[in-house]
Amino acid sequence: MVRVLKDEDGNVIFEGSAELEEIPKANIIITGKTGVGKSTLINQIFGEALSKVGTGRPVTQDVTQYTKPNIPVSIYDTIGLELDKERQEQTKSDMSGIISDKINNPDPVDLVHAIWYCVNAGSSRFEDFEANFIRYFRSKFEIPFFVILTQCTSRKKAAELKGHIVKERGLDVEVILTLAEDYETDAGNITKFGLDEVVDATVKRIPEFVENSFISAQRVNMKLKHEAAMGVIKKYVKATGFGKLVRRIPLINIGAAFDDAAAMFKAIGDIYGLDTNSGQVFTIVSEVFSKDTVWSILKCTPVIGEFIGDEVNGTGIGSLIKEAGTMYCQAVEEVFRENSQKELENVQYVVKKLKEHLRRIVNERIGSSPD
Ligand SMILES: Nc1nc2c(ncn2[C@@H]2O[C@H](COP(=O)(O)OP(=O)(O)O)[C@@H](O)[C@H]2O)c(=O)[nH]1
Ligand SMILES: [Mg+2]
Repeated sequence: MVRVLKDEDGNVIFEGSAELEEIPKANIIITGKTGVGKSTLINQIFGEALSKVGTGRPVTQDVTQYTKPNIPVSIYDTIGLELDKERQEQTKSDMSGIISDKINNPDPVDLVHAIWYCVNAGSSRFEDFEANFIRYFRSKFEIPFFVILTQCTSRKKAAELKGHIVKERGLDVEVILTLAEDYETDAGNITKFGLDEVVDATVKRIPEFVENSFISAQRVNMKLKHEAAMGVIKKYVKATGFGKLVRRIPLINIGAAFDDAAAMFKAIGDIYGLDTNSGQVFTIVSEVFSKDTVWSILKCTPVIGEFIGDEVNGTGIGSLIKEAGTMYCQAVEEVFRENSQKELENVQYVVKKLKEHLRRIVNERIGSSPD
């Protein structure tokens, strides 16, 4: 659902979020030698649903594309980079082909947005052909390029390899240290790290129009998801505050405010990759935020704006939308954190959980005991 609000003259004053399927996908190429940990990295960052449940479609002999409806990312995974020279050249030309095709297609958003080149830090071997491969893509295309050191079981060794790549090889690339999965040694367990940094670094450099797509698709950086959700709420509050979203709303009819903000609640769920559709979100919100509940929230909200008789002005509605959005966001975060990816794929279950959590959060907010 795209929600577009127009003023009296027909100018668009507000545009809500689209359904997740309509959100552009962030396109990432992941490459590097076999066994370095590309699949492990992808599974950890985007969840196994993308590569195992989602379809791996061979784009060329050496490149497989992983996509899944409702996950706004598309991963191009290469094979065979460690093989002979012929194979390396083939992968290089396949990758160039994918990049160029996207540059030349009519869709201005459908581009390759980042390249992740993976090097196993454990093996400490960084070969000439790898340096040449990176140089080639760095000079030919202006695409954010990252060298991701995988399986960094020793930070010292990984830091040395990073120094080698940047200084001795003189490659102008951002290098990020990672361990995608915990690593067991005789001396104990090494805890995974660095995936949130891969996400952070990528978000900083991809085009703005796919930022939220990428933030939604990834599952490791909660801070970015939270910031994106707060951004969505802010956008709606702003529209409300200027009297654009809803003008004067009689308290009696306050449900209209939530109707207008339905796309906001939906967009918050989308950021956490929940498959709830607009109708389900609206059901949750309208059931939990009953008229009495809304009235109670307004009474304990610091800035409630002016009440005129039984009407509340735009500022009051803005505060209400902000409160409700923040509470909904908290519910979404709890549901996302407390359930497995498999559970989160069951939409009916998610709807039930969201309702429970939201009800509890709202009751805590207005100081009554849960019913
Ligand atoms: N413990 C641990 N094992 C890893 C990690 N990354 C890769 N591996 C292991 O290395 C092997 C190859 O990884 P894979 O992701 O299939 O590499 P790919 O060929 O580049 O896709 C697998 O057995 C993984 O379990 C990691 O971060 N931690
Ligand atoms: Mg693989």
